[in-house]
Amino acid sequence: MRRLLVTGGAGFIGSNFVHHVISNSDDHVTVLDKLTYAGNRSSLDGIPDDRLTFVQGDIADAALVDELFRSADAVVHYAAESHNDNSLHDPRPFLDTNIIGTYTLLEAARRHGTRLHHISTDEVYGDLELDDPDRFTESTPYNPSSPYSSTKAGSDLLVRAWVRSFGVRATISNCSNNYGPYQHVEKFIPRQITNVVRGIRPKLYGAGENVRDWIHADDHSSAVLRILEAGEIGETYLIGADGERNNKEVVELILTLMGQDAAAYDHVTDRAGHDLRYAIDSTKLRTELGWAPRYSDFEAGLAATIDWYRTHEDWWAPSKDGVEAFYASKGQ
Ligand code: NAD
Ligand code: TDX
Repeated sequence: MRRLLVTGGAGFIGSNFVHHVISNSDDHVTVLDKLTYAGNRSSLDGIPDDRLTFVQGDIADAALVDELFRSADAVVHYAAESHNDNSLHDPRPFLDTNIIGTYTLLEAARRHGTRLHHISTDEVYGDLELDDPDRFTESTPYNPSSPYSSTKAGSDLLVRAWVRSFGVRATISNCSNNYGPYQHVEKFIPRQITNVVRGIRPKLYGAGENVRDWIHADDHSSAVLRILEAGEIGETYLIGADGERNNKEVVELILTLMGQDAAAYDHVTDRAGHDLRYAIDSTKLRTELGWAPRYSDFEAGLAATIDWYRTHEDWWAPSKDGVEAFYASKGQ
């Protein structure tokens, strides 16, 4: 039995990973999560007490982090401020958590010699033209656009420096856009699904031609577990499932799957600095570590996600009105 420490384990992707580990290993998991507006303890419901310890706290709290590293065999670091639109409104928490928080974990990993896997995003690479035949690879230069993505890029660079200068045993993964259950309603897909449930028209930024490379959160989790088990220290792995779609197509598909007119959405104010296209080439992960995604059918995965939001209104309803009020104040 391994003792895993998972930061941000009450968030969308972190909680998915915790459930994945509990189902696919006999590891014990300790979650360290601050329970910001984005964290939800109930996303971990159903896990037996003898498999999970939940600690509410901040990854930038050096004393707490040091104590938790003492009894961890490996750490998987998901905790972050994760929403681009929030970072345009108030960047400070992004610096505190994504930069100082990651630094705090790296210093503990250095002191204790702990294996660390750092979760990052494809947004560190900036964006691609719609007709660019190339996709992001592990050697694409960093070129982040937003306060969010620049703090994620900064955290990746800290990890690389701590590997090289201090011998910290770390790996990094950069994944494309995730979808699935338990995603906060501020994000694109859950926002539109819950809008339709509430009788509000979906909101598309600008013309809606921006492309995202969608992957189911379960596939992200299986990739991270594979990297934790077989990844080479110091290496970066891109995670993606060949799921490119533009935002207009996704909104129209949500409306159709929910029995509405596919044109029943509004165009709203575009996001400042809005990245045009992300696309991941995950050849390295697939060939070197033998990983493959399970969800090849985006429409089926989206339909199951819609069902989940329809049947879990108690999970998302407390956040919905506040999120919509925030967007309304921005004309979005
Ligand atoms: P999320 O916003 O749903 O969850 C973040 C979690 O971190 C929350 O539970 C929150 O309470 C916790 N947290 C925030 N600040 C903290 C702090 N200072 N100390 C302890 N806990 C703190 O985010 P998500 O979408 O699940 O993303 C998780 C990770 O995956 C992030 O590092 C993000 O950059 C990365 N990522 C996300 C996507 C995506 O599509 N959502 C894609 C690629 C990478
Ligand atoms: O209401 C909306 N309308 C809209 O058109 C919202 C909320 C978003 N959008 C657009 C903006 C993006 O082009 O949809 C796309 C997806 O938006 P988000 O869900 O905010 O995701 P994105 O900005 O692409 O970032 C996501 O993927 C990479 C995650 O939030 C990040 O944490 C991750 O690093």
